[in-house]
Amino acid sequence: MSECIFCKIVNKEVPSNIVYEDDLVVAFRDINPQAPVHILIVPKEHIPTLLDVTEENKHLISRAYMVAKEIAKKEGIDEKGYRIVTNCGKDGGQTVYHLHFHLLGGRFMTWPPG
Ligand code: DGP
Repeated sequence: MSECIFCKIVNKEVPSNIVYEDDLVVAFRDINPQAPVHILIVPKEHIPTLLDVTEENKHLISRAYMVAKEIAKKEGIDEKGYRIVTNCGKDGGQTVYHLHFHLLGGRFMTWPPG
């Protein structure tokens, strides 16, 4: 996916502030943070949306959530709490079509989202 910005970040063709990487996922700071801690956890494999998750790649979701938990501890937001968000499609507010999980914390968050 040569035009995908997150593929370019995963492949280090575009710079980003990477906070974690393993064989399956990369995590980096969001360019436009919506909270004191705003990190994106992204599977290395190009999966456009949640709708494209299959039996073959569903393990990437649990990896992303486990990584989010460890990053939350490292960033010191585990005790007060945090939010993980995945926007799916136009009405969900998705703007980058490479599956990602927003890890947000460091402030109180209201509900419901706007
Ligand atoms: P979403 O709207 O859920 O698709 O979120 C996309 C997020 O990606 C948004 O919060 C901004 C972030 N983003 C977009 N382009 C870049 C980039 O080039 N670098 C970084 N670090 N974040 C980006």
